[in-house]
Amino acid sequence: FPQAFIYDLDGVITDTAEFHFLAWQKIASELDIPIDRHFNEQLKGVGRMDSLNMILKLNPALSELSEKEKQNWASKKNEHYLELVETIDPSHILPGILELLSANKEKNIKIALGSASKNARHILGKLGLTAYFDYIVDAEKVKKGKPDPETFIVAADALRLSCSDCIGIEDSTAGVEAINAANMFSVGVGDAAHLSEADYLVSDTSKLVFEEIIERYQQ
Ligand code: B16
Ligand code: MG
Repeated sequence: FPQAFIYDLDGVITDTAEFHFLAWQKIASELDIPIDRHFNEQLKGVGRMDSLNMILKLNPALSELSEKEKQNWASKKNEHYLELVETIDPSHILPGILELLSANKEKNIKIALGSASKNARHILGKLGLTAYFDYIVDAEKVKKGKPDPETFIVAADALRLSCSDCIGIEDSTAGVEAINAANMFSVGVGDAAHLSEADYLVSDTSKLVFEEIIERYQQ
């Protein structure tokens, strides 16, 4: 039986993935770089600076931006993101998530967050979910972001569990890669085109059913 569920935040617990996209799209258009949802799949789960660098690569003329200029663009993106998330409240918890968290609690399964976001605690607070979490891994706690496994390994270590006893849930290609590299059972939420490496794939969070996840984990 698994001992812990480790949840990604953006795109799994709440749809902040959309707000990240809108904020990046605004910054990118100011930089004269058009980005679309297809490109955005690569940014999901990837930290703020790494995301900016991936966007800048699309325009070779901008490869010479100084560190300071990059910091400025990254802060601008975050300011816009924070404006967009201002309206978030518990009604923004994605379908099926409260049921899954409750099932974890009922079965005494530990709950952790594995997010690349510096805003993770802020968002969890706005959703009213902080009390569910035994441990929170955010951007401050890791050196190497997803797809490196560090985010998920730090969570398992903090809970004093072996990775094979943990289940990770992710909506991003980089995140599923990170869970797999940590030797955890990976649950992907979304499209098979981006998440074909997941051990178990569901199309959206409403399909995250505790018993079904356990059954697949035990197979
Ligand atoms: P911030 P997750 C990730 O969160 C997002 O998926 C990604 O789009 C974002 O760039 C990253 O957090 C950093 O977020 O700018 O708030 O520090 O999916 O790992 O929960
Ligand atoms: Mg995500």
